[in-house]
Amino acid sequence: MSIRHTTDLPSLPASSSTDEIVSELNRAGGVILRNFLTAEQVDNFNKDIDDELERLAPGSKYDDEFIAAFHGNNTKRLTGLPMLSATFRNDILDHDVIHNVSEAIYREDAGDYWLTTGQVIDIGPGNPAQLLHRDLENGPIWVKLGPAGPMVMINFIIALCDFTEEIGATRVIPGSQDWPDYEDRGSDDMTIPVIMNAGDCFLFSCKVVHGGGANTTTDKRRRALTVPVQPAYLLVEEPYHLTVDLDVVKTMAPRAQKMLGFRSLFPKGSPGLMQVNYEELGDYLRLDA
Ligand SMILES: O=C(O)CCC(=O)C(=O)O
Ligand SMILES: [Fe+2]
Repeated sequence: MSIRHTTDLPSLPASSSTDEIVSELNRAGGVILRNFLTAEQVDNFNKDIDDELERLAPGSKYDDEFIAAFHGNNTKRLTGLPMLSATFRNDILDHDVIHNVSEAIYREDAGDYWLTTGQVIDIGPGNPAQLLHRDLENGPIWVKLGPAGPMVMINFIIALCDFTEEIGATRVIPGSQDWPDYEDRGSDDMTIPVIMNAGDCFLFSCKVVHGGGANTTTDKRRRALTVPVQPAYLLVEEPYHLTVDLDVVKTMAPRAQKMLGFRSLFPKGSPGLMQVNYEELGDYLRLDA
């Protein structure tokens, strides 16, 4: 029998110190960061992706029942964002809070980190709540290890519209990162909605139970941008090397280039990944030329 969530969801200004943010993340499993993006950044990003999102059909491209339900029958998931959005490339992939928190979480245990995927999740009217899960379920071993396992992902879900319960705000069970058995995913009645204004961000651990909420409106879509970050020693979801043009990469900040795997990565204890003839990938690619 699961315990109910033991804490409310903390909320801090995004300008809070990294220590404060990480301490709330660890305590509750997730924390709202208010004013993570400015209204102008939200507006710019939305404009960057509006047309492509409009063209994208809702629903999963897979027949597998579990995968299709996870993706959502009236949900659009737009990726390939580095080629679509200068706001994503420059403002989000080089965001100080994303890097400061990732450094604090990963530097000591994992060394480097990179981007899992950058994904717009646009939940349409009538879409039911997503299956409750922990993001570490990308790897079955992490479920077995439970709370003692390493942090293998942190996720920044940025609200691109106001998040209300009705529109399908993300749902979470604060405290579930500490449950002893990760086969226990709780139940919908244990969750609370992550209510946010556009531009706020929900930062949460791969160990906390959560899922997209049901959109019970008849005419509104819930638009979010998810920016999960993971240790550099683990395979990512999106193959950016195949989809992002080098000319575009060259215009980006070094931290943003590394997020996409265009600079060498140095997991703790490793002499390096993503190299050519043991040359730093950024040098090989002449990113600074
Ligand atoms: O859309 C959301 O609010 C959450 C999505 C999510 O948890 C996921 O796709 O892993
Ligand atoms: Fe998730």
